Amino acid sequence: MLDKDFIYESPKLTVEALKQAIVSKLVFDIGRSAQEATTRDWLNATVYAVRDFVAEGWIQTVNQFREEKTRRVYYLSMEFLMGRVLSNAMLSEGVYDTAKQALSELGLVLEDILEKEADPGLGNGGLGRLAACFMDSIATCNLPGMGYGIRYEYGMFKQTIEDGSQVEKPDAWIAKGAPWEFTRASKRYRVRFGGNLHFEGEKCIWTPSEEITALAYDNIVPGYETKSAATLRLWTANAGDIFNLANFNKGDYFGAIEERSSIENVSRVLYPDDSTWAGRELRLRQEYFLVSASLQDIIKRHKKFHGGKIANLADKVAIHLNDTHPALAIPELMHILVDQEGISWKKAWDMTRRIFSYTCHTLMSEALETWPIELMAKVLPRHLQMIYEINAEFLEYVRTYVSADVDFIRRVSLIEEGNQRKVRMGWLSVVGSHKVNGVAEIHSDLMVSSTFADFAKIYPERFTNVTNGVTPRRWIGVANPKLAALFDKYIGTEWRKDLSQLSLLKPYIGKPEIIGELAKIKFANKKRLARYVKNTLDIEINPNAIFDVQVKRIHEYKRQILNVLQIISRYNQMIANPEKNWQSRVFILAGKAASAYYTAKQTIRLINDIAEVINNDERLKGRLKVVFIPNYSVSIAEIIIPAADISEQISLAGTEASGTSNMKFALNGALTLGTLDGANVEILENVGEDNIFIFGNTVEQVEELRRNGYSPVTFYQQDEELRQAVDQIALGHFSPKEPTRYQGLIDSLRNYDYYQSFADFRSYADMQAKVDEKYQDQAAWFNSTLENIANMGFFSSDRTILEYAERIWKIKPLKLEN
Ligand code: AZC
Repeated sequence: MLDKDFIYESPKLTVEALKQAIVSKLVFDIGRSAQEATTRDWLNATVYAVRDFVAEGWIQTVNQFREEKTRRVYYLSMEFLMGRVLSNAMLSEGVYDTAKQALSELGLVLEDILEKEADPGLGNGGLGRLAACFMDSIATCNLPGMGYGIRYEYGMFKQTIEDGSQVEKPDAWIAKGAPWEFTRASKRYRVRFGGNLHFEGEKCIWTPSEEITALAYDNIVPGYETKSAATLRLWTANAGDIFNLANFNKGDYFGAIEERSSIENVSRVLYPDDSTWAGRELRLRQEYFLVSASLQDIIKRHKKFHGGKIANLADKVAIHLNDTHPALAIPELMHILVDQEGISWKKAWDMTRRIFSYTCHTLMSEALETWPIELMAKVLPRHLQMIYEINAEFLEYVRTYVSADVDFIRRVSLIEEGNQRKVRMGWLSVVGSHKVNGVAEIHSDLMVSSTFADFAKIYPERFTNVTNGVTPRRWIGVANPKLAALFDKYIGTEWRKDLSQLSLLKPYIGKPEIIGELAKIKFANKKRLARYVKNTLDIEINPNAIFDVQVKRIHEYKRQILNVLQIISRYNQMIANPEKNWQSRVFILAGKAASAYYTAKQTIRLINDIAEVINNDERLKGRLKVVFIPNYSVSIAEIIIPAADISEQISLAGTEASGTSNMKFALNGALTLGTLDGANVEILENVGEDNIFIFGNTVEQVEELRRNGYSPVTFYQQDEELRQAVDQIALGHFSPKEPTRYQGLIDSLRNYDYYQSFADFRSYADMQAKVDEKYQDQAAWFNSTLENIANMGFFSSDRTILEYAERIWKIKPLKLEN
């Protein structure tokens, strides 16, 4: 793990000095006196004071990278879900307690100030949050790396629940000020679109018809207990026009933006969809905007450090594609090298392939981007031209060395033929990269045997796996300070930088003292969540109940509906046998549905409808509650995850690439209730079957059912409890004012049930009964949670990022100068 030389001496900052710094920032940078300052002013003053510390090490790191001319990685991602910065930065700099004291002496409460910080939602879900964990690990591991993304003016929409249904509201996070960022007025690049091509001899000349300016904003990502800090550079489109918010608010959240898909909207709003794919022009422009500005910046920097030389670019630069979204970087680099730098096609292609690597984050075919040829021809004619050339050469190679089978060639072609011809961005990413990885073992295996099976024949050495991880700084340090303190007490503080040290907890398994402390911490975190639920939803939940949590994007493959069916069936049994000694449960769900995804939105409504009936049924005596927490985000996750007893990871086997909340929950002492899908499989291998509840069909069984003509109605007829729950929904038991509300949803389940919820229902419900049983013995339960935690050390994003660094990017941690 990390070299001991890097250990950072936290600055000898006194409370008095920090107090002065904060007040001075307040007066001179914000222009307010202490008397008139609002909480936001104090927040900004504190941010500026803390930022000064971080900036020092940051500037030093940047200088050192420059002087040493090290090979670097650039992580290109359309999404970065960074979360709030201040508490993480204070912990990284070792000034959290000092700041708390300083603020308290100024008559302020640190927690109130932290609450005011915006939580920029510049991402949808897993992929965006992973990118944020990676930035944290790049900084902490002193790796020479930098992130590039888009500074969306409107991030992920704010979700409110009105009458049980999701309503989307724009989230104007920048409007409140973004005190962490540094505007880089000198970093501006022209990004061009459209126009036409002509040839002068062999040379292709592109004359674009539109131009937009990209401006850079830098965000510092502090490393933990190291001077090193990483840079996340976000681009904004510089156009004068003012966005019509009234239009935006009128209803059709997305349509309103789409109408104005003119170039100045390019950094206006994040596409709020995580898994389906719609070929919209604005999105194509956004992707190119990111790629073009970032590559110009990368190349300018490279030339500056290397005496104007470009020939050694592939020795010094690695560029990573976070899914296919930035895949246009491949033809863009070719365009720069061939058209602008005058390098031969062959040499340029060789460099390109040495530079790029690509992570695939999903197996959902609907998430694989394809762009209609006409659209690409209109927006990026030169790039389309280059893709044709890349394809011609690639197919020639395939024909010569792999297979001349027409069907095979048609399948692997970068161009999908058919009524509408399209460019396949996934295929382009594979062809243009030297490494392609999946995000958990099972996913990487399935990728090779299904989505990319043909390509695995062509380039077998190209495919690999790097299992995801999460940063322990945020997901334990920030989110669960009590648990972090417990670890510090028993095993020292090194686990924050070397999570494998959690295994040092193993000798304490079975020791009542630590088990008791663990139970107390969980209870305190459950009370914290109960207060949050009471304050936001006015629902009382009992912290002595099992907190059973499923929080993630709402999607059919993640099967929130399976959870709902089980909750209803539990409810029915409790009503039928009121005298039984029922284990109290609180089912907590949260997550956003893509704004145009009808079934997902119906699912949210159904959850709220059943919550309404169940929470108000007095016969249950409060022993069963259902809560849907609105506006799931990084900061809300930080409250929910530490409070969970059960982590629901119940996607259909073979559908969830990895999952990362499964790791966060397990690290925070929840036991996983899950299928053999994504990283659950590796969690099982690490924690052992006594500390996890695994149920449901395996990938092979799922496929067999599908092959043999899966019939959900058979399962429905055979299982009385399932049938009763399904019928109740269908007959409007939970929507008495509109009994047919869920008719469509249920018809589709009874007839198709594509994600096989009915097939897994019985084993899921039975496993839930085992959960109740195990929870009866509190000592055994918390012993299991301890054993579970002690075996989770593998799932740190530091381990993940060091694997990328070594096996894919070929970059090394920097030895920092003092
Ligand atoms: C997600 C996967 O759904 C999730 O399983 C994985 O843990 C995460 O990426 C990080 O690798 N994918 C996305 O968020 N989005 C897309 C387009 O795949």
